[in-house]
Amino acid sequence: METVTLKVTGMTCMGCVGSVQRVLQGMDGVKAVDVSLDKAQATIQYDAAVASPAQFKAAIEDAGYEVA
Ligand SMILES: [Cu+2]
Repeated sequence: METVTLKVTGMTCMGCVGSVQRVLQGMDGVKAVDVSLDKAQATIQYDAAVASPAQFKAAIEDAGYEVA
């Protein structure tokens, strides 16, 4: 299991946090997700054989947020 932390900008409220969390949690290979509004980041625990940070970035951007 791998862990990655991505800087996510554009989140302004807990609704945004929930959206990002939901999108990531719905992805194959994702085990756990922790999204912080304060820190503007998402920490994702995942199976590297199934998922990758590039896919997380694309999914977050599709949801309307930016990944630094
Ligand atoms: Cu919001």
